[in-house]
Amino acid sequence: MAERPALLVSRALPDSIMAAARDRFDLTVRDTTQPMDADECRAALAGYDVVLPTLGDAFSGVFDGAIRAKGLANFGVGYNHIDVAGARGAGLVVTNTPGAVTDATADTAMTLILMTARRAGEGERLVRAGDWRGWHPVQMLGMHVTGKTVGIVGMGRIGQAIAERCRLGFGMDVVFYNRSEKTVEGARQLGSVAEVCVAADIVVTAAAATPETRHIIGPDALAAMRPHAIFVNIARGDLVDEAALIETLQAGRIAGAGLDVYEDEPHVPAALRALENAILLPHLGTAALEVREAMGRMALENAIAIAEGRDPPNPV
Ligand code: 8YV
Repeated sequence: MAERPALLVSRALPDSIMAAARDRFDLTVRDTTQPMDADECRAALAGYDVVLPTLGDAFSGVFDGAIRAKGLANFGVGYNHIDVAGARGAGLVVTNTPGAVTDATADTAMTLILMTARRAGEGERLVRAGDWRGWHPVQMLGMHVTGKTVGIVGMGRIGQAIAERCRLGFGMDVVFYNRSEKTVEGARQLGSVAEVCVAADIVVTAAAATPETRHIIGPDALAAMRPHAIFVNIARGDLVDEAALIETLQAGRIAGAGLDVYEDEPHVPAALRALENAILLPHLGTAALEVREAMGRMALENAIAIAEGRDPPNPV
């Protein structure tokens, strides 16, 4: 049998994907759930034909040494942990897994919208602490989301899936900011992030993390939001000036925030953790077995194409 190409999977994926990978590759899986540091990335580029990175693996500033790899088949749609220009410069192809993550990530946005608007974290803590003294008519009143206006920053696949859920499921008006012009059914494009923040009761970030979108939600955008409004981020922590968000929440200048992602994961500032009006999830965006399997299948298809020297289905 011809020698099979060597694949490094940076962190174990669901069993069915590992089995499929073993069928096609000489497979190595790192024995840790921690992301790869720069030295490991360099060694992987020198030692394997294809690398399948996951969130946070430090593929930046590592393309200057010996390189055997033909490509990076990223698991996930977001690839801000990879210096794509550097990889290309070294002759590597980079791919991702769009489509597979869309619905699950939009569902996580809805989870955060509802939990934040209806103060579910606070309520859960109250019950668990044994402090609930019983129902009364004005207890823990939150924001009714039906019929409100959602403002989406970044109207790609995930932004559109959130818009659809908000519009069809909750009768919301949808406004959005997107770098390029876009026509989206039932949604109105506005000229700036600040305009979206002024108009919306619920602001959701769903843009890719790039140098241009870094801190796209900063002091100005937060100041433009109204006091009853809530902010939700399911994209990447880099989009938000976390210190400014904490200050805004502490001062009660917005009603709450629902976050699945953070600037320096897995570090979540103590000041944020102390806030009753923040819902904090551990990057659960796509955390469902069938979704991770779909992402894994897609990443593997890309890896196989890279190994065979074919154009992969999902180049970035
Ligand atoms: C993934 C994500 O779990 O697809 C993405 O960009 O943020 C997550 O849902 C993660 O990236 C896997 O590497």
